[in-house]
Amino acid sequence: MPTKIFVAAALLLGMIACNNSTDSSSTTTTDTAAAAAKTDSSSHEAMHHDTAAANITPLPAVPADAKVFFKNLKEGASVKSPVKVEFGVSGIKLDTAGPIVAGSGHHHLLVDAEDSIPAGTVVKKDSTHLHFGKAQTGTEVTLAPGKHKLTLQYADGIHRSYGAQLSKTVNITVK
Ligand SMILES: [Cu+2]
Repeated sequence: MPTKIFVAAALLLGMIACNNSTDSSSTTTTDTAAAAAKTDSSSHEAMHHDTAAANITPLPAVPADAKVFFKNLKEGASVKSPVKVEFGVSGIKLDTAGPIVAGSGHHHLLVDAEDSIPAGTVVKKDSTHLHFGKAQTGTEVTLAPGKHKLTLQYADGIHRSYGAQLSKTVNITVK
């Protein structure tokens, strides 16, 4: 049965290709290898290498000492609206959105939203998820009187969150 031999060979080639890969984030299950083998081994290889390159560039690593912080707002602060918010960052560069540059990113301000966005997840863009892709270092937000939660979230050039390490939340009260 030539077909069976071909499938077995394709599977084996696929496994070798995956084992040689340095992309630790991709795991090949028997299912995907088998699915690829149904077509042919070259398409499996192409698929595998596309994953590691092109449009799914891995999220750049977060420098160990990098952090973000509110320069002018302390936890529990009582403030007036509009609320001035100054963004602080250290240990990682501030850059405009666009290219994915390792060791850099831009700020996002989440208003009464998440405490942080999981690493690798694109920060959505709406009235409570504000992007500062021009490398801005602050803003003013208009908030109703009462308690509010503000979160800074740093993300890479294509707005993928750097996760909890590069986030900071403060709870404030607007008078
Ligand atoms: Cu962004």
